[in-house]
Amino acid sequence: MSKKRYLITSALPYANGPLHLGHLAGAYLPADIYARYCRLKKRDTLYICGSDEHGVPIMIRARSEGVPPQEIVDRYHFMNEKSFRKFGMSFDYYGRTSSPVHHQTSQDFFRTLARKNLFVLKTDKQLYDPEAKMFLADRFVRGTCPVCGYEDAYGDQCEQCGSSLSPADLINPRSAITDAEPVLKESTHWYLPLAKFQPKLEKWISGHPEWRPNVRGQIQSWFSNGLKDRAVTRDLPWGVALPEDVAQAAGVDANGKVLYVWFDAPIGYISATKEWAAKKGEPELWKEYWQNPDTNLIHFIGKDNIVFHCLIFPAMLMGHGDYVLPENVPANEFLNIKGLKFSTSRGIALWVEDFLEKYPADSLRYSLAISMPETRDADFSWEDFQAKHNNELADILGNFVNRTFIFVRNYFGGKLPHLGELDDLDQQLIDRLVQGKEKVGRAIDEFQFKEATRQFMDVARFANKYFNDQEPWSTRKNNPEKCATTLNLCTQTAYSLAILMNPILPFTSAKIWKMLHLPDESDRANWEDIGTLPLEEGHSIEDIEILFQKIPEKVIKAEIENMRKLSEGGPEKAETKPAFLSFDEFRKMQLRTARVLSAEKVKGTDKLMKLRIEVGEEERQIVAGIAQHYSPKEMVGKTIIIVANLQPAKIRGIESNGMLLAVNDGDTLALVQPDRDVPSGKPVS
Ligand code: B3M
Ligand code: ZN
Repeated sequence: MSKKRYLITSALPYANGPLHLGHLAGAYLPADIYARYCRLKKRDTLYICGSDEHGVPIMIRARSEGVPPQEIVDRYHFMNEKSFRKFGMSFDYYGRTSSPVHHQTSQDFFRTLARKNLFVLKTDKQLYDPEAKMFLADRFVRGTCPVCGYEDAYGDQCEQCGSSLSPADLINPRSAITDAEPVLKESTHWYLPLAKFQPKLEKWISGHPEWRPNVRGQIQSWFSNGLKDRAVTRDLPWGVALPEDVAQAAGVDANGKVLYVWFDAPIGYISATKEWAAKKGEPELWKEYWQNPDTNLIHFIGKDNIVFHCLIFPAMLMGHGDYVLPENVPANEFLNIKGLKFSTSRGIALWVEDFLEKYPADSLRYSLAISMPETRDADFSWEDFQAKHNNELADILGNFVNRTFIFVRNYFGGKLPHLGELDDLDQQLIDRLVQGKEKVGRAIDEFQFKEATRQFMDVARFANKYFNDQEPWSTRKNNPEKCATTLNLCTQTAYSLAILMNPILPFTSAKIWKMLHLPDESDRANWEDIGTLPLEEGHSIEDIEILFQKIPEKVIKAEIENMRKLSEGGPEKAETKPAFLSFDEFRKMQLRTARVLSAEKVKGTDKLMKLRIEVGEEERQIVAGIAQHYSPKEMVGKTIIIVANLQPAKIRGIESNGMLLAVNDGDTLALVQPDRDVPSGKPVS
């Protein structure tokens, strides 16, 4: 792609439930790898995502909980944004389609198409629920699929055979709200005449033979069936309102009509870009990305979104006329979880939030990337996750970096030793790094993330073998100069690997960067520096940290067992955490004020501090990870909040009887304290 700018998008997840592993493997991880890589290549890059907050599933959920839809989307918008952050997603902006800018942008878009006379109006009989007194769009109707006979198909799609349907196609339709038999009632809607766009779309797609075969295949089959006109308005109480003026001009009552969710959702990419630009203080900048033909617009999605991103949205963009078209739509297939009868509606899935509480994000990123469902569905299995983590991340990558740094610390005083003359093997290592830069880069540029991940690990494997073959533990005694050169190169290799891995393993990359004591962040490194030897003799290596701790067998066995229970009995039987805490559960946690009597650093650690505290009448000891942010002296006399009934634990052999509350965002840590004087031992609620 030779164009200048990169505008990268990931499908906007519906804000009606938490994220699961399937989401990540489909539209998010590959896009993040791509965006991070583009930034390291110093390309002008903008990565946009956000919540899709309209559509019938959100309304159904709101109804079943008896709350307004806004409450549902608020809940999941923030929850999902947080999960994404934990997973290391590097969005430049995470918007939401309930925002005023989005409503305005979608309505303007709709107006433009209406003004250009691109819509067709049709008055049809639509299914109407006489009990709920509302029209039943899409998912509000269920019934028997006319194609495969599946009895619980949705009004817009059959989950069994994948056919795209319209509510009137269903045999024996029922209302999903009241189960009543719907009646037919007249209603007028705006249709996007896709059939008219087909020749233009075909011509455009034929100019992209480089797209993934599975994506082109799906598009071809839509073409050969002939594109049908699609209604882009709905009779629903939740969504972007149909612009009054447009309705009036057509002599239709706008009341109760909204834009179809798949009309407004992709416009969400544009409105999020606008919001990003405004926040940056350059409100016109969004136009550079959306209207300047020198943009590569790349949509990352799952395969169920292909028709919308490759045909419907492009037809809208063509019709509008002011916008660029996607340069590529590298859609992924699905991720299945081995041994799990996956069903989000029954709460059966591997949730991102739970997963990342137990395992490092980079381990998940790696295992999803190396078996990404690029051209066919892939399986996630716990055994495989453990194997990737233990045998590749820990034994190869982690081992190489850690043994290098420890060797430098133990035998060279933590300072980069002298680089002497290079032998054949030394040269091979450098060549391998340069080669790795090219191979990994090319694979990412071609959206082959599996291949990129494999190539990266091959470089780490080569480096690890280099360490073995050079035997620094013997050359240290019989050829110290060679030993110095070996360790110099190994350290420089760790530097190169940190850049090479950054798109895939950003957290590990940052850790290596820190141990290498480099300024700035590894995210801002330059891809072209891979394979150069920029670290100077004497450069210091600090605070060595083990990169990957192995995951024990019994932990994985427990996960498999838990999943089995989940598949058999649903979430009630298994130990999954519900997204919400009941009040009773909350009350089980005893939060108390406490006063710090004395404090000292725990010897041999950087982070830990031992505190004697007074909790009312009682005195006790706790250990807290605050030593990098507070000195023992400034802690004395402070009133803090503790969880008083936490099970006592030994931390580094020291007894800890409680946990203090603090805000920790990675860079800063701040204690939670009452904002007035209060005695110790008081309950907090
Ligand atoms: N909200 C996502 C889905 O099918 C749908 C994507 C919108 S992208 C504009 O999960
Ligand atoms: Zn079907």
